[in-house]
Amino acid sequence: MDSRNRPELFDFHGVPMTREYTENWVDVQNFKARPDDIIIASYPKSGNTWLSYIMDLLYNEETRGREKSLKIFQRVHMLESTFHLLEPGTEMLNKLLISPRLIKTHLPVHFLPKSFWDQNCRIIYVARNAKDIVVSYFNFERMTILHPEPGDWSSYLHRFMEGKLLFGSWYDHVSGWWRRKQTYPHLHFMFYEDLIEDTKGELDKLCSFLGLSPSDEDKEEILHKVHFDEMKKNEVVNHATVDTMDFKISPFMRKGKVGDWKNHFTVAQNEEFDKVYKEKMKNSTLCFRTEI
Ligand code: PPS
Repeated sequence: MDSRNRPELFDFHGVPMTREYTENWVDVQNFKARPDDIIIASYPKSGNTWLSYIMDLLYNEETRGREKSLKIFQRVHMLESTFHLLEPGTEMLNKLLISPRLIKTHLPVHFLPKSFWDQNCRIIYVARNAKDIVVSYFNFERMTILHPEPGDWSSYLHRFMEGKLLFGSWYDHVSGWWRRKQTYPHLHFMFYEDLIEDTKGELDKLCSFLGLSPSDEDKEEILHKVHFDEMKKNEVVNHATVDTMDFKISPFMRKGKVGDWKNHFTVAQNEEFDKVYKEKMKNSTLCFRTEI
């Protein structure tokens, strides 16, 4: 594991961010989108890697034959990333010759570069219920030195409720993207819980949004490859070789379930969380399932 210090959060235009996702901000904001770019957006820990792999299999499976060793973050580049020793996401994307470019982002909707809207790019947003997010995010931040130190579970839960984690408030993130969906027709909004419950049905809806019609055989193959158990043992997506993550603390492909929060929340924490949730989401029409 890499021995660098963990980054500090700071206020970035009203959103808690770190250097790793803001250092290249001028290039991010001036990024020139191509009309066929496809954005895969989400709050952290919502299933972005799952969607990214599905998208990579849909678009690049044939050409990837020669490049089997490419990891998911080399297949779907993260727009805002400026990681130590790696080229910034914008530079890697500018060099990409493939079409469409698949682009990952965790940015809140108002941070997405203007060019993507001007070019009417297609966007897939995947959302996951807040309780499972906070558990997944806590375990992730314990194991990766690329994020700030999470501290103990109880204080972490409170910081989540206050919107003080990296990439800001989950409540604002999901509500902001959901509002945008009401006026922007090229945004396909998906839920992690639906993907778990009916992966095939969600794949069909996704293909219909993208205008793709893979054969039944290809779809079966994709469904097999993107099953949690398969992805967990696949080095393309499981992050097992990433030296900034300590799998002895927690694996990247951790549980992949809806409702794992029940193993972490006390009754009192759940009551407080529900109260805060009701208040924060009172103006949103978004509905999440915390169990299926
Ligand atoms: S990141 O680092 O923010 O991009 O993380 P992200 O990929 O968005 O989310 C990671 C969580 O998604 C789970 N995951 C899956 N669940 C079910 N099936 C499949 N195939 C799958 N792939 C990824 C992953 O396990 C993380 O959730 P938790 O709850 O921690 O297990």
